[in-house]
Amino acid sequence: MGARRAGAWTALGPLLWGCALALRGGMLYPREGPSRERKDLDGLWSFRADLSDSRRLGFEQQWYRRPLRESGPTLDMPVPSSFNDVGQDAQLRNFVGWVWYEREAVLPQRWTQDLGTRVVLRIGSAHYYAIVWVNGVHVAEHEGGHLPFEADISKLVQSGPLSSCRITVAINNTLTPHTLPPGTILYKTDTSKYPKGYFVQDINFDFFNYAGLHRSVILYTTPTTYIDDITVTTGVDQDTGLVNYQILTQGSEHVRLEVRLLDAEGREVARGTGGQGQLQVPAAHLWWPYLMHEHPAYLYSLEVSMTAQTDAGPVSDFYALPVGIRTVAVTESQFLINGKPFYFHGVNKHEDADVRGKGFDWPLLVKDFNLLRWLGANAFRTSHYPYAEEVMQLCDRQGIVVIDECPGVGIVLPQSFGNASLQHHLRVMEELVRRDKNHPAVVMWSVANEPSSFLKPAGYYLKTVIAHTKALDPTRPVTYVTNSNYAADLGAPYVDVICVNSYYSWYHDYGHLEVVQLQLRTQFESWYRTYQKPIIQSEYGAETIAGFHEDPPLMFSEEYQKSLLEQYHLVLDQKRKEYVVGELIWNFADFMTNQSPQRALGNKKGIFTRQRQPKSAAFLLRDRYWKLANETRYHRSVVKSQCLGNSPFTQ
Ligand code: BDP
Repeated sequence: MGARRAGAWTALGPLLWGCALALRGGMLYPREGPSRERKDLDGLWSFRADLSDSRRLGFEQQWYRRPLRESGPTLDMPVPSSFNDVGQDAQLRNFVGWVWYEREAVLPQRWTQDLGTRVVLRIGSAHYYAIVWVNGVHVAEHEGGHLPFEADISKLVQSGPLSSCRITVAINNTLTPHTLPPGTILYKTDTSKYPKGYFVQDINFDFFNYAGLHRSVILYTTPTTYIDDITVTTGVDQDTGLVNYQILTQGSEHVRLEVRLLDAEGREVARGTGGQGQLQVPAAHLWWPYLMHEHPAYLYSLEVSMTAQTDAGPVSDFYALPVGIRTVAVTESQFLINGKPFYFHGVNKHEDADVRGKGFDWPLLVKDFNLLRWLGANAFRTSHYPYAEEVMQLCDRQGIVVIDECPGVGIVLPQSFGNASLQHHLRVMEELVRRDKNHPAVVMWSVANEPSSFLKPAGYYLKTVIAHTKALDPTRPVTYVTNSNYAADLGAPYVDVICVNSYYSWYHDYGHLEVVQLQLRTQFESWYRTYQKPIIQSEYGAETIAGFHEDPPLMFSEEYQKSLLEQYHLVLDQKRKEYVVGELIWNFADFMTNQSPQRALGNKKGIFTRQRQPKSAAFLLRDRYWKLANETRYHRSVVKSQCLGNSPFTQ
């Protein structure tokens, strides 16, 4: 055990931040405040899939120029939601190509008449490629389905006597070898088997390619001189918390900035001025993960006030950012949060549910978090793409630690390691870091899941993406998740933590639970001997149909899932005393995939069903996670009181 890399991500000053970002502008979450208003456009939108052979009729006929209903028949479509599963139409469920969304938004008078107001349209997620028009005028284009983008539409809505505006969004879900995730369109040209022009979308990842407006569409305002971005990094010196901040403004050179840090009771604990600096918080309350401290997830509020003198007179803006003070570091065998060893006992998730697909849903979010706490899980990985911002906010508030993964999943074809893919991947990492950099819950970036890391071009590709991510954020470790052989993995030298997926006795030696322990032990020992880095078992699991029972255990039964997990746990219990720093079950809940002979209505490796009901393995894992929490606890009394206090059943 050594401390070679200890401290590498702690307390680096704000000067390192942002300098490598090629992106222009910040992506602060829209919050209401004295200088900002917000209008959510959730609800029913008009919708039309372009069913023409070329899929380009909408562009040829310029559907964005007039109300969509004038172009042909439209459907009512809920936002946020995937469009695939809300209808009764197989063609729409499996549709590949352009779909069109449209909604009329009524605007408050001040927004359209006060030229000192900046009106911004923000789309939380449009999967995969989106083009946006307002009143028929092109305002934005964005590639990538899991990160937000914005357009300043002030000029458009302030140019005439308008009281509303028409927002049109065309979305294309086609995946190519250069998208993230990648995919391939296969044209089937044998006319004895397929109709003319027949094609299918092929993908190399194991979840359904749901599409549509998956997260809220929001209109919000700022003054025309405004706080554009805030970057916070934190450190700890003895018991003093250090909060480094960097603030970017737009609209005027002559701004004055004041910052105040308030504690959870609203008392000011530090203040400063200017666009960057360091606040010192004596006797700071640190942000601790759930189950690691009596008072986990402590959040301060960084209140940023801007005043500016402009030609039009004085302007002020205000933004309050939640801040958790904590450090993250990695040694050769440990993952440290606030200098204490942290063991990830958690899950991999998906954004996935009946009917809404990948559409954001508050009840589902709260249910999932209640299940995480019931389980005693302290962490999850955002497999295999960034989740909604509201999810990350809840992690901050509840102390659930996050490995934040980008949509780099299914990168297996040689052509997906070329320069076009690489450039896009770098940009996606910029967008992800820009969005999630201030979340204390995020303790590590994952740049990919199971790329073909043994292929020659993968070495350079992964090295470059990892280096870029570290330059963007020197305060967090970086990894990717591998299923390659340890000796052939070309990216492993560049990661800070080895994340390994394995499916012993499922995809190999199926049915033979007796070989799991030996194979898993060999896996850990080979990786550690080669790289001397901490290891996370980032996936393991078994397909299980809820209600199938077989004893002695047979594959697909609840008993088999339990037994397989138990075999893994025996080895994990040995190796976590050495260098294994986490275990994340595959998967939290059953989820939808493409149809195939290997998948019975989706992937069934959940410990909960898709409807969030427990299989037997959920109880096994619950016992284990609470036992682990008790072993790694800070104070003997902590876990018990948190267990009682936080249990959904006792609140
Ligand atoms: C892993 C993948 C994950 C799959 C899982 C499985 O990372 O996306 O869903 O296999 O096959 O290799 O269940």
